[in-house]
Amino acid sequence: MKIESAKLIICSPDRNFVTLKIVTDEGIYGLGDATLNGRELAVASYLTEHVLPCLIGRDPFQIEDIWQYLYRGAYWRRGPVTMSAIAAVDMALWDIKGKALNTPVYNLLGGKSREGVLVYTHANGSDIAEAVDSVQRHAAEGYLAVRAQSGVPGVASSYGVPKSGKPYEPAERGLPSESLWSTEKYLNFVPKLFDAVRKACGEDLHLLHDVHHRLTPIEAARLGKALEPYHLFWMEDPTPAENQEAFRLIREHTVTPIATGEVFNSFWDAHDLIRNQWIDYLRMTIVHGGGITALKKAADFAAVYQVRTGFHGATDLSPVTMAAALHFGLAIHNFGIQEHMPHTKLMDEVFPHAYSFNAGYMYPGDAPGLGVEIDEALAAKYPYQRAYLPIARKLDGTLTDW
Ligand code: KDG
Ligand code: MG
Repeated sequence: MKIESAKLIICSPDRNFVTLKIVTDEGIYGLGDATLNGRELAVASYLTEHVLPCLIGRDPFQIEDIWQYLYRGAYWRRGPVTMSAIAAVDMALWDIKGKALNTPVYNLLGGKSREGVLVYTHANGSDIAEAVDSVQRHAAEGYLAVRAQSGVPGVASSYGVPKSGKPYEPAERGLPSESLWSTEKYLNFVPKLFDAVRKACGEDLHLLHDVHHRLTPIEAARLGKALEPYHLFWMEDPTPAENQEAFRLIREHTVTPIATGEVFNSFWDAHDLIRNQWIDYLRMTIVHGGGITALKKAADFAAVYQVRTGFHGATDLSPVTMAAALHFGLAIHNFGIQEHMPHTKLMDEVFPHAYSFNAGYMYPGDAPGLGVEIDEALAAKYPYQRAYLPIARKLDGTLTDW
């Protein structure tokens, strides 16, 4: 079998997605997600100008060799644009191999290690009462794990809280919006939120919280300690992770489990975090981390240190990445949890898929390959629209981590 052609489908059904379609001379095709929120066209251009011409005529079964060709062969390594482009090719090749062998991708990764993939979803509210209500509603829908975010009194707009009662979706059309942030108000507030959620929801529900890189290590240590009575499943992205050693300080002060890595694009971003056991869950995603091939190596390394996966799964990762993550999560031994922020109805129509949710778990389905299609005619009705993630400033105007 040979790769005959490859093209990109760029569309915006409620939000932007970049999808790679690789077609073989036997008529089998594979899909890969290349979406990098807010920088979509950079990945599209990298693929079109520099990657796709190199794929034509290659054997799509040589997944490892093609991965190395695109990674080592470029000479310039890593970075979210490069690694998202490689990931898109990698996902499409796994999809092709599964279809050619008539088996779901999880079987190519070692087969099922479990029956279903535990997922967590997002709950939020403009204040504690609304957030508690939202957690309870998601628990009633069957979720066994829920991430709780709330508006903070005195802070105009908080991460993870929608403006208008819709599901939270931070990317906005037009230029980046700006929000104001107060660490002091946030730190005093979050323990009250989880006190209320635990009282209302009992001890069994898994609760998670995303700090979204906004604290210094010592502030994160204080938060982790304050949240210990509420035994969170994890505290996510407590501090920016460019300096991996920053997590040592947090770890020394609290037993609240720590998850990080949704913005990582290389195993090397997580290497020290894992080998020093400064984190408990690795949140790298298949789309931004170089694909299934790269993440399998990272997960196997993490397994040695009892670090488990907890992959990013916001709506800016397309249903193709979601499917890839579910096959991956079903197969690997050190799976922890998978984020599930449901896509809109329109997104699901553009990307019909075999995966499903039931009683707290997701299932990739048994379709060959990844089990996701793209309705190209429908996608064409929703052309790309420039959109950005917001930026954040402290109350005095200083630019800070969003
Ligand atoms: O594109 C950025 C979002 O995916 C991110 O803000 C979502 O932090 C996030 C999460 O945990 O889902
Ligand atoms: Mg996050």
